Amino acid sequence: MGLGEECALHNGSSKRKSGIFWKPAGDHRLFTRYDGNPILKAKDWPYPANSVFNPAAVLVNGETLLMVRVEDHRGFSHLTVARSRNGYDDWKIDKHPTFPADPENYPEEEYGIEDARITYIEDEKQWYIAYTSFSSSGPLPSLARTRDFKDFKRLGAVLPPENKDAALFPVRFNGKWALIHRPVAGGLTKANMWISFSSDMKQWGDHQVLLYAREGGWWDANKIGLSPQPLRTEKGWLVMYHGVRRTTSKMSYKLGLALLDLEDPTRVLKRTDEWVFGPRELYERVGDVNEVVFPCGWIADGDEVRMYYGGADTCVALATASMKEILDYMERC
Ligand code: BMA
Repeated sequence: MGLGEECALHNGSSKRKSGIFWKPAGDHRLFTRYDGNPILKAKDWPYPANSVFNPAAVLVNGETLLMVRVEDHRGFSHLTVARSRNGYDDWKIDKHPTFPADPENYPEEEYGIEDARITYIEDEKQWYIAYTSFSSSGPLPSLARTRDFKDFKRLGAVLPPENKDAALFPVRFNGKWALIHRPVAGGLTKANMWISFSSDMKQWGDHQVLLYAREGGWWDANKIGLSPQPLRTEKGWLVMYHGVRRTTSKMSYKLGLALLDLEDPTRVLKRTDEWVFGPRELYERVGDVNEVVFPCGWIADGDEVRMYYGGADTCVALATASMKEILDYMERC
């Protein structure tokens, strides 16, 4: 049986009969967990931390750089950089929080900052970090930029709460920057992924739904959100998103893929019917929040895709895939 023989051809906005043409694709074989998982734990940290998880990931001068969400013993998060030559082991962790919350100057960061996604903007030779500020009115997306992951310049909050899971594309479309994000309308249990545009990265508009959460029994029914930053491939922008499914006993976070048009990222070309990765190992199933795999970064290094994810809101883990296999899989969708 091949991987993913049948996938949805739509963005989930229209009703369809489920199951008619569906053939099982096997047990999420696109991604292979690294034997040395989890790669980072709170006890590895050079200063006291409750948990380390949901890392952003980018290649900086050939070195893998993770911006790890670190939760302190108040329950507030900040971001700290860990670097490795090979992306697998021998991590060098900054001795102090690299990017702490700054609630004095940015009140929206009152309860900390979480879940960074990093995008390199070639035009500016700078890294842009989209992260979640945890304000007293709820979570919202903020942006900051850096050239060296030592000095950071905040752009501040870019969209109002409740909203999270934001990441920038590395290029402009018709002169405008594009941001994926995930607003939640007051009291609703349903949340879709949106895309918005801006000419200065500060004022965002032209808001539209990018991907709808499905309904009913689907693994990605009700609530979805972007996971790592969009990756440019020859077939389109590769997007990985999480779906949250609530059952009687638990909530479960799983991951699926979509492909967006290279010229017009509002056009969804492909979307997987099945999840491609979900909680299976103990470090993904049991932790501060059970049943969670949550990547905020991935790196395409030749054909190898390395996905860095949080396990159960407690540790950092790694899974790898072949880009060719991912794109072949998407092609069959
Ligand atoms: C989501 C995000 C993630 C977290 C996940 C599971 O809403 O806040 O940071 O890993 O919940 O708790």
